[in-house]
Amino acid sequence: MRMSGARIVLECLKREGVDVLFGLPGGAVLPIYDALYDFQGIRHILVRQEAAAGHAAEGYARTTGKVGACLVTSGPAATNLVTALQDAYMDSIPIVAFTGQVPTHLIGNDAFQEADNVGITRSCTKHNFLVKDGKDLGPIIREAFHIAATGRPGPVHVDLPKDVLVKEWELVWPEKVQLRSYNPTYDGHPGQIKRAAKLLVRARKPVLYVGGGTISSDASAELLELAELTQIPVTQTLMGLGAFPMEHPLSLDMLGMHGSYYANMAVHHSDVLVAVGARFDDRVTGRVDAFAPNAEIVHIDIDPSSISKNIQVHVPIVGDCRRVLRALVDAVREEMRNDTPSLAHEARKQWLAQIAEWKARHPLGYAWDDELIKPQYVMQEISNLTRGEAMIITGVGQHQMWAAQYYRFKHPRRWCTSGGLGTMGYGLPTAMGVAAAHPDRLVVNVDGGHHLQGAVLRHRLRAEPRLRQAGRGLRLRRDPREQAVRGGARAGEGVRHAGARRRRRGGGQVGVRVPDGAGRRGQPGHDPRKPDRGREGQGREVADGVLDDQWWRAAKAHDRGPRREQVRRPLARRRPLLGARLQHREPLGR
Ligand SMILES: Cc1cc2nc3c(=O)[nH]c(=O)nc-3n(C[C@H](O)[C@H](O)[C@H](O)COP(=O)(O)OP(=O)(O)OC[C@H]3O[C@@H](n4cnc5c(N)ncnc54)[C@H](O)[C@@H]3O)c2cc1C
Ligand SMILES: Cc1ncc(C[n+]2csc(CCOP(=O)(O)OP(=O)(O)O)c2C)c(N)n1
Repeated sequence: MRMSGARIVLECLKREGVDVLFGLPGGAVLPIYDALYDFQGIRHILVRQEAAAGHAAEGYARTTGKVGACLVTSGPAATNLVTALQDAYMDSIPIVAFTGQVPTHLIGNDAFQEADNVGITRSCTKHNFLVKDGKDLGPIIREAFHIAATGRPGPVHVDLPKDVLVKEWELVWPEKVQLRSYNPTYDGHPGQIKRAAKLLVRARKPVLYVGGGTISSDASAELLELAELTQIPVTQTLMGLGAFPMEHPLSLDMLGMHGSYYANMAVHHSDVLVAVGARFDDRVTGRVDAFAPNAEIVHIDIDPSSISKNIQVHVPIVGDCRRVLRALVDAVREEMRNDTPSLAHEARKQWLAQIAEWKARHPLGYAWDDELIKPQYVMQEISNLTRGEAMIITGVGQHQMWAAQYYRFKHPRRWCTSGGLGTMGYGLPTAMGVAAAHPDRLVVNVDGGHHLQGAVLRHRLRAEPRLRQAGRGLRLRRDPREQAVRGGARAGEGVRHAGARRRRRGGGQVGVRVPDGAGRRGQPGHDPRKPDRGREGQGREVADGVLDDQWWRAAKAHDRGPRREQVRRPLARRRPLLGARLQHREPLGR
């Protein structure tokens, strides 16, 4: 069937299951916007800066498990998008980003709004393509979605010259994608899984350290089964929050620089550490030569280049977390049937008792203030009022850490934060993407202020979380808005904002109102079962300062065992970008 390249793009997106496209129009991609005007089945959401399109696609992808899609024009739009691509790359989020490009005959001529898009995005995408021939549109888009979603997920970029979009072509749609140079491993090596099972059963002080890969692979059920079967405590990275319910007695909450005292102590003193879809980031390890100095380390990761990149591991298992955990549970059961060393059993009881003591002596806490409403308290209240069920999105900064520490996460895929790149301005557009994917869910964007102000102005979006008196709960208010699509000679629909009058009155600020005194210690409404809100000196927040002097010194004092050698990362250990990184021109299957 012949149709314009622009229409082929939309047909392919629909076949890939895209129902929402985040974008901002411009000359080079107007043919797609024109085709979108009467195209059924894809909803377009207009953003006000291109990075926001990428972040919105990230939010959509992280919370649905599907690939997010965004579309921006050439030159400055593509360069604006780069921050979001790098953000998705660092956090392993699957998105496909389309950019416009000048017509093929002008490429390399310094044409108006030309940029070397594939050159620029080479280092911040898992793969990228320049489509020079319309018959390649279908195969390339198919490959782009396949690469983004499989193996270690990540962003893929497709550059679309305007003439390719305007001309008519035959739609080519390969039923299967087969890439010779790209075959991720999903099943772990049985021998290594057996070794890991033996270690787990005999360990005296084991800890499970779980990260974002557990979320990407939807492995929470398998993780819970393994933890309960073996009674091994679980700590989560910033990117792994939600993989394991925080209210579970085996939960150690978050670890690392801003993590809990008990998680960091448990990891430091562990004798077997099992990393599940986590990448030993420096916010977690601190000084690598003093990280978990006495532990034998098992590392489950789908990306072989992640293994022994920062920390030398003893039992590497390359594979998908979910499949490997499933196999590990079976192997542990088998091992337990054969032999449960009673010494390890006794030691394990003491280990859990030691952790309980650390938890009791050093819970997360903050100094209570009768005058000021502390942000930590606000997060606790949001957590209580939403019962850990809301979708929580953050900006970057101190509020991000408070959200991570004080929200009691129960479920996977309900938390979006910029972990690896730490991109301020991520919160609001990502929350938009999440809201577009889950219109019936409560979406809360917790933000600091810096970039939020700009984003609120740009998006003219009004987000007003309010804490209300008992019974009313927390509400996120958002103006319903319609998206403008301006295509070719067609007049745009314009963007309408209900509530504009209220916005003029209120200025659109974000505010949290806490009923006077409600829930405070000694006041009506105070619930003594809630976590202690920290009398002065009681509890401690394990933040940079504390880690640097007290916790860190204690950890070092303990560290009498052999030092872990810092792994110097040779270039070859860096994430392989699809082998030879066939950037563009030809779809990979050829
Ligand atoms: C201000 C600030 C402070 C921070 N402080 C902390 C802190 O105190 N503690 C903390 O933990 N983080 C902190 N971070 C976040 C930190 O920078 C890292 O982003 C985070 O620690 C990485 O999490 P992760 O190890 O789970 O890896 P991710 O980045 O989530 O990577 C996932 C890993 O899993 C693998 N993987 C992906 N899919 C699969 C699959 N299907 N099967 C198997 N493996 C898979 C990937 O190859 C990768 O190795 C902070 C960030 C900011 C901005
Ligand atoms: C795009 C970008 N610019 C700068 C920074 C460095 N940075 C990290 S946190 C921060 C301050 C954040 O302030 P705010 O948004 O008010 O949040 P708070 O820390 O006060 O909660 C800055 C400037 C960043 N992470 N991202």
